[in-house]
Amino acid sequence: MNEQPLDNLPIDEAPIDLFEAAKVVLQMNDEGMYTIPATNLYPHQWLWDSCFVAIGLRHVDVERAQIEILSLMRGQWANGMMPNMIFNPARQYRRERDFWRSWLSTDAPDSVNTSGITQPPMLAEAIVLIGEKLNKAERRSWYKTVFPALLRYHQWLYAERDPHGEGLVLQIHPWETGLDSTPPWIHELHEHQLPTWIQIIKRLNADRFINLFRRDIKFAPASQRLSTLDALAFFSVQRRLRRKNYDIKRVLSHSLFAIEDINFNSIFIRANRHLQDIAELLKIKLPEELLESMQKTESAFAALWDPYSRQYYSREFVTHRLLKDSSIGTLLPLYAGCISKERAQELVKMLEDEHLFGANFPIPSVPLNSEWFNQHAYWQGPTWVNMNWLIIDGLKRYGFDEHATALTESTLEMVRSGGFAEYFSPLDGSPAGADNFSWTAALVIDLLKYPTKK
Ligand code: 2M8
Repeated sequence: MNEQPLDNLPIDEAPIDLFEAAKVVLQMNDEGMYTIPATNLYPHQWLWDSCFVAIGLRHVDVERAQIEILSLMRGQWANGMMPNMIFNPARQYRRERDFWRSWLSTDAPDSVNTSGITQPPMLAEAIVLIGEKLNKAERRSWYKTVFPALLRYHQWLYAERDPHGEGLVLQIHPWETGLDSTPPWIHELHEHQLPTWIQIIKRLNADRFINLFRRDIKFAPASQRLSTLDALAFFSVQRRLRRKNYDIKRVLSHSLFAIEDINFNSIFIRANRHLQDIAELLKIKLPEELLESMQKTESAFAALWDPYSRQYYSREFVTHRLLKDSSIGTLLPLYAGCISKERAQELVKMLEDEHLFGANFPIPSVPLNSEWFNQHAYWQGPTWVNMNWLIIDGLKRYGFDEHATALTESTLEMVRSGGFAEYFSPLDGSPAGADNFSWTAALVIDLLKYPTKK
């Protein structure tokens, strides 16, 4: 990978300012050992946020980037699970810690309180990209430090989330996908998972009388976030997991809400490949069983393709029914890297299509012609910089350099005019959600540093 000097960038004038401004955002959100996603709205440490942050931070301060990853490992459970949240210990956040009660599981760490679910496994990518900023000896020692935790995490994903040994891993809460309100999950929740008490509230239109003490709608317009009914449904799924002390066997034997998410599995495939590279560099032989599972994941992935609509979808775990609400997930196999060049070309066509993902400020999180599309509604329309980063990375590896460059430039342009927002309207680029959002800043740094990566 060639590091390009900043003054060689195709985008002139402003990049250095953008770079410096992004650094300031990361400093603002720096809690010392980890970075919060944004003040007020997100006061804890999140799993994939910290991975994205580390990917940007490595260009500024590689040691601090390493600390960001190591601090995530404080949260790892004894069974290998990496939680999506490690809670801020301040008194004012007691209610959130109590809500999850991670201490109910004997696997949870004693030193920190965490959630009981995970998030897309971006860890291996962050570890490898940090490694690229180190010399050979440092890289070896970095990999050696983090390898055991990374290996345990991937083994946990297979042991607990692929109970039938079929290859794809399942998720049990929409938060595990990272794309909270993404249409296929919300559709599934409403169709099959609303407990009677929520159905009654829905029928009576009584949701407007319910105050959930939500932080998100205190700091962002309610119209952009989950509806009260969706929030109740999320709460009810979470409560079911808590009642089973986050024991996956008990969870799966009592609830059929389990989805093999396309975003999660795409990231997992890339992460498995990184894990293999790390092991190779360390001259460690990965367990045969794990290697077989990894193989199986790549072959099983083909079943997420729907030949009728020519798209990739998430799949319901038990019945293998494809969840055909189109979302940005359909493009994520570009990042996974396990599909043929021809199939990748088909996805690129969707990316170009002005009725689908070819917006003025791409990439919308659902296609523009979807009945779900709403330009400012969280994961149901807006453009997110982390999704763009993942797809840019995939486009480069498939050799779609012009598309990657165009998407890099439109992403930087959007941030340059709208600021480091959490998400943006794909129609006019207007910023929405939290201001000064960490992964937007960190990934802008990375895009500025590696405009022609790979
Ligand atoms: C959002 O998710 C959290 C729960 O994990 C939330 O809604 O409070 C998502 O955008 C997720 O992808 C992200 O990691 C998190 C923090 O930025 O916020």
